[in-house]
Amino acid sequence: MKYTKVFLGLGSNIADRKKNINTAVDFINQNNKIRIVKFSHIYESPPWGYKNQENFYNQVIEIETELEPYELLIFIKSIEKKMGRQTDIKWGPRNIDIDILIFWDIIIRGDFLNIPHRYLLNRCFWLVGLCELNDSINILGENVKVLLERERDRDSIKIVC
Ligand code: PH2
Ligand code: MG
Ligand code: MG
Repeated sequence: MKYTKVFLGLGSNIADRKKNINTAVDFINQNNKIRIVKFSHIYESPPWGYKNQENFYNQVIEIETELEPYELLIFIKSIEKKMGRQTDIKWGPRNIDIDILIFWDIIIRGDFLNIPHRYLLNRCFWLVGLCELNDSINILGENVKVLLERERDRDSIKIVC
């Protein structure tokens, strides 16, 4: 079976942010159609979008998977549900968020799934983690390192662990 390289973004800004991210990674690891290849550091950053909320912890992981994009989406949504994820406010607080950032060279623009992630180019907290894992990644033809160097708010992102 063919394995595809995928980058996932994990985020949390409610309760024990580090523990929430680690729990999600444990759930991902339990799927025998997914191999986790690499982890970025966990980074802390100010909230993007809706400002009146706690800082986020974010981590990017590189995986290889036999799952198709929509199968992977269903799987990560099931983890968010198991972890009691509530979504009230758009871009608002969440105990766990698992996003598909990049799925090899696939581009999907759909109602339920957008790959590369719709806001990836504007979200420095993902670019930092991606660049740490592989600074030659191209996102829609643009190099991740070049994109990151362009971002003014990259200095507000700190390594937690
Ligand atoms: N996720 C959001 C909204 N804003 N800000 C940061 N720093 N990190 C996130 O993961 C994040 C956010 C909604 O998905
Ligand atoms: Mg998100
Ligand atoms: Mg999400």
